[in-house]
Amino acid sequence: MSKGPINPDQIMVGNDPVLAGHRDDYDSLGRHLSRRGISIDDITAQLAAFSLAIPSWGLGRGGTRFAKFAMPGEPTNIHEKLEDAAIVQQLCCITPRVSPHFPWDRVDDFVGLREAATSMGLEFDAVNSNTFQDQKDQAHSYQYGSLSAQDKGVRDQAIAHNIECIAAGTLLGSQALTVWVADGTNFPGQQDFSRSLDRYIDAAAEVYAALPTDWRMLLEHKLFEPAFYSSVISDWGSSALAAQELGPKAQCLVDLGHHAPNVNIEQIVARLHRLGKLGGFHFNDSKYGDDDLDSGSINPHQLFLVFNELIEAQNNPRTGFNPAYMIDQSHNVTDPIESMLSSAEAIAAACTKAMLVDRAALHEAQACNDVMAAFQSLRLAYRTDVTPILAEARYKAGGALMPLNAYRSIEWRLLKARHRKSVGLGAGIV
Ligand SMILES: [Mn+2]
Repeated sequence: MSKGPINPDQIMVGNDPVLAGHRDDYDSLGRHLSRRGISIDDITAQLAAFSLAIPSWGLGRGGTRFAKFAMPGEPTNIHEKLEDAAIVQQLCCITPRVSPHFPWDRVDDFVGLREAATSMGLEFDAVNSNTFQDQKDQAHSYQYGSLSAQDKGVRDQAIAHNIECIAAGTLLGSQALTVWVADGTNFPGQQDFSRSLDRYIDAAAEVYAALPTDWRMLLEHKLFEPAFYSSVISDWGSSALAAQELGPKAQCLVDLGHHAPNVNIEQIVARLHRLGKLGGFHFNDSKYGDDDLDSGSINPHQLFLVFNELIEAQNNPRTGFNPAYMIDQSHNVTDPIESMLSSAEAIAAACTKAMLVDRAALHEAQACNDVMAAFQSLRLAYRTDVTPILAEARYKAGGALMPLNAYRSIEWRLLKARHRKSVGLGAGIV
């Protein structure tokens, strides 16, 4: 039975009125899939093995850059964030891990924090360092970069911060450090492209050397922002090159929103897998140049195509296919718990649809250049409504058949607004 703030009986009581309808839908889809040679129960079981991490920063309303519009009952510290993450996990049963962000999630007692998470059915995923903005009492400024900065003092400070994140993560039970640097330029001529990459790789190598044996270092690329002329780790190519130079424990992390519009991200997935460098994902969506919209809200087909490549990769593992999946979004117009529930469902749907692709038919069509048959093998899977499979997987795990309705029925924010202090009007955290 699921642990967490909600009484599990309450979830079951909420499921009762819609259970008969769900059974009918699941059985109907089961008959349909059976005619396609697919066992619905096998797919449901496969989905049960899939899980995602939630970023601690995505539990607050800090997103979309320009302003923060706080809501009553919003979490104000990592303990309250864990409580909200536990709600998400209890209802959707697919997000059992939280990814902390330092320095914001720093506490005096990391062992106690881990115990608190465990008591709510949660674990910690990759730890995230932050060298994109200055903190109070910091000796050196990151204004002109961090791991790639010209000034050795700045680089050493960034290295030390990353190593401190590893130490915290070790106490939390994490096994990965995600490194995204805001380093880059706003003017042509501001920095030497090659030398700044050299400095980044040299500094990252010092962080790499501090990784425990069973850890990975996930390098996250981003095309632009906050640097608008060039970024040091701007794309998958730069990221793969850096990961190759650093060593086997360094892999690349693909954030869906960190590419130019219309870039073929599914091909990038296949390329990184080919290189043995596919380390993980940050799921979100993007319309123009943003990276914070809810997963699947703009381009669910792209999400499906990404998962199609991931299933191919899983079926043809080269070296250590073990991508870390995480939601990375942050909004300021929705309740973050509702956005997490909605995104978890969208990601699970894309994953499930990719499981439905008739791989034998696809490969056969590819082999004989039957382009339309190849395309249709993807199309057939994509247009299947997998909602009953997602609901069944949740139900079997003790979750809610209709997570959003269940969440609204407990009036969580109203309850929490009585105890949690109100959030200030700080700038949003990207
Ligand atoms: Mn990201």
